[in-house]
Amino acid sequence: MLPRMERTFIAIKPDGVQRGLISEIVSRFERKGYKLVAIKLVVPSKQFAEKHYHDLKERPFFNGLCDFLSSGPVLAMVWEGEGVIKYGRKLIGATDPSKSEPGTIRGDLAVVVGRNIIHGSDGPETAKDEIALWFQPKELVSYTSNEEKWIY
Ligand code: FUP
Repeated sequence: MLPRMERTFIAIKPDGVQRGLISEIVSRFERKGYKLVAIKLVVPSKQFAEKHYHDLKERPFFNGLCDFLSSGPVLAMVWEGEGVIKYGRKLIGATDPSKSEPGTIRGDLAVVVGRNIIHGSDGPETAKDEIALWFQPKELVSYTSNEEKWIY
């Protein structure tokens, strides 16, 4: 991994998986030029969902949010690239899809905040913690893609 590269945790939530949006969402990250370094489909337990969203445990929607995340398959991924944490959030759009810009994933593909189809780490510390929560180190694949020399 080049020194300037960073990694972020991205998850397609149960609504995005059920709606058949996996390829649409993966292709947006892929076409941008980011590199997929880990991917798996999992049904998280409620307890696991509570760990993932621990920062939000005082919020009124916490319980419903954790029920929802653990209600079905989630596509967990790690994406790598220069600036991927911040720009990944830009690709995703604002938390509430009714306020996300058109052209963003939530802006184009979702309607309400409780079903906003995708999660992305909000900073370097969170990215590190979330990658460690969802993946074992051996599940992260380091490789050189042939396209890289045309992107950087
Ligand atoms: P984001 O980082 O954009 O996913 O936003 P937050 O971490 O603030 O919120 C995490 C999830 O909580 C959102 F994806 C959806 C849910 N949420 C609600 O259901 N209601 C709210 O008012 C805010 C967030």
